[in-house]
Amino acid sequence: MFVPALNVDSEFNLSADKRERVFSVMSKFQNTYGVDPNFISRSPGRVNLIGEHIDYCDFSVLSMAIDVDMMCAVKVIKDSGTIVLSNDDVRFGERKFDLPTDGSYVQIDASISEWSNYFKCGMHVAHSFLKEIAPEKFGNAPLAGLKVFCQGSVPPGGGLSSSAAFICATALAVVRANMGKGYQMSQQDLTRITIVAEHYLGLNNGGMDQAASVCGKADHALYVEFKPELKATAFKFPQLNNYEVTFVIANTMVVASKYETAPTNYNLRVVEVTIAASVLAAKYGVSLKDERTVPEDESSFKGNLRDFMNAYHAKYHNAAPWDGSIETGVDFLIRTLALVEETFTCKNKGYAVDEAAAALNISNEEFAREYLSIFPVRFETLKLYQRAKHVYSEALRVLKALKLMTSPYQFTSDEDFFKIFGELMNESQESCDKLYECSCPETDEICAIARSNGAYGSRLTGAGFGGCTVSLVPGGPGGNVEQVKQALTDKFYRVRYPKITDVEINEAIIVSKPTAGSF
Ligand code: NG1
Ligand code: MG
Repeated sequence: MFVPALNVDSEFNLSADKRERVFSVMSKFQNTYGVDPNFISRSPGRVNLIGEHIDYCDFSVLSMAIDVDMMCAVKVIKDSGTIVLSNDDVRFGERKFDLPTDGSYVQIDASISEWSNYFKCGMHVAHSFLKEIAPEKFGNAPLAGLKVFCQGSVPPGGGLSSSAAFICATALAVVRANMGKGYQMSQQDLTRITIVAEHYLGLNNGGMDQAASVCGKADHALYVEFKPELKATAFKFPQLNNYEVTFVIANTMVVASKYETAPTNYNLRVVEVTIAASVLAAKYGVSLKDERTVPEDESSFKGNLRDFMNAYHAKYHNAAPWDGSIETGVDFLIRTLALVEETFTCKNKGYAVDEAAAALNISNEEFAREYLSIFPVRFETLKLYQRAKHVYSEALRVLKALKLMTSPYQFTSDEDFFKIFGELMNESQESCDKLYECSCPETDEICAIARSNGAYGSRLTGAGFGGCTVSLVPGGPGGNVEQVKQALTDKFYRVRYPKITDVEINEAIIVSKPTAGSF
């Protein structure tokens, strides 16, 4: 009998193909290990509709969980002290490792690219959660041994968060295996613990992927907020007169190797926006530390662009921190964007280390120690103006999109809706490309083809530098979905990758409805 690992609410329903997949994973487990699994945990991939590279600045995003996922079938072998992992994908061979007998955390070697590392990350955060909720039991006793069979349908490195899907499924499985089925883990806890999991692999990511994967809801998009507290609000797309709101996801097939490129790409962007926040704070004489309760041991606390926005408004407008409302957010963001224009005088050429240090009134050595040493980064100049402008303008676009999605009186016809939302997505792509420099030629090409063949908006989704694109397309009878797919097939896939098969094209273009999150 199939038993889900997370408390499943009444709205949850296994579709026929999901049920089939669950049974196929269970029987593959049996073939591999010769026994039945105790349970299955699962977590989906996600597509981010708008709000790119702003989650780590604590700005909200519009995302949805999609119908590709990672499933783990699990058998608990209580006192074995060993974890055995198998994967349905032959590229990921069997792995076996022993658990520390004294209850300490599993070792993770982040210097190698290794699929079991994701399992270990999920296991690490689950372990620390277990120590938190049941210290007497997990203080210095080892975790239960496990046999695990994994099967994923999220393309790896494709910007649909295969890593978050795997880590969330793993963390859930480890908690369930050690607490027993009577224990129901909350979505809030699962999101909170998994957000920091990839930090063990050297990636300084935000929390959007995990929130979307854990909290997904069938037929709903998610508005994910990170402050004042982590919250995912599900809402339905507006009911249009003639069309359905449909998102077509197309993979560039350029695999973004996030870890290898982190020092020049992902982590560097995180560092640049952190420095930008400090430069703004120095210029306007505000302290970012006042913006939140900083844990005493966090000497490295820096504050981010949202903290600056609040600190500035507190000092100059006597305003309370942004409460999350659309009106206040729009107001604050427009005002802060003007400050970005005033502050970053080395606009286009970027900041060399000494220029950035001077803007902060600190020495080059202090600057390097404070900003460049936590995660290693490599750069010629720091593009502080461009990155800050992207973040604030993207946060503003998210609010405009949310308003459109949730207040039907914002548009007068189907066409009007598609145009306004599509334009926001196109502006987001332009900003990701020109200001954040995280697009790539293949992404630009897919966006152009989609837009000239029936999509109203098209942009990269996820970290970028390759990976997937998402396009807004009128769906349903008489809609443009088939036309967009055909154009991408003929003008992108067959031209760029002449050897590509029909099956591969079919897998590269995903039209997915929003689905339920982890269970
Ligand atoms: P992807 O592309 O799914 O790995 C990454 C980050 C997100 C977010 C986006 C950009 C991880 C695990 N996730 O997503 O937190 O910052 O990039 O919006 O690195
Ligand atoms: Mg990822």
